[in-house]
Amino acid sequence: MLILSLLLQAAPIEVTGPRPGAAQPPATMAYEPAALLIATFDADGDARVTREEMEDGLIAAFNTIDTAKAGTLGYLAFADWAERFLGDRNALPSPFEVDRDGDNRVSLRELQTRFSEYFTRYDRDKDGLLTRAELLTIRARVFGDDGPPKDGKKRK
Ligand SMILES: [Ca+2]
Ligand SMILES: [Ca+2]
Repeated sequence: MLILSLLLQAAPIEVTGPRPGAAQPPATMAYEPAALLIATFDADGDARVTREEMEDGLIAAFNTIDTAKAGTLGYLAFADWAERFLGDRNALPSPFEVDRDGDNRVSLRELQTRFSEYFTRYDRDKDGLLTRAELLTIRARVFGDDGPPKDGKKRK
């Protein structure tokens, strides 16, 4: 016992951990295009999105591109929709996964069905509301970066 207490005295415990005020690397947090779109469907400004708000938001977004009021979008028009509302023509969901009946057209119902699946996946606590925290994706690394974060010197 005496020896042990002498050893403990000889080796003072050092508290290690994040230094106070040390910034978290912001690149580890991101919103998937679909999650970002869902966040914009928050109609009452409480920063939470209900399924009803999402369905309504999808109707408005769909109608913005379906100017001919055809009720369905061809793949090209769907790419226009994706570019406008997801930020890129190739952003997910792809038209192939949305077009369930395989008629090469995306209906509003098909779009709502796909986003309903996103909703279920994001709603981690299953309370029927999507918070910003639930929509946030936290990644260990920057997209496409195979190594540790660089100090920025190589940026052009
Ligand atoms: Ca279809
Ligand atoms: Ca929730």
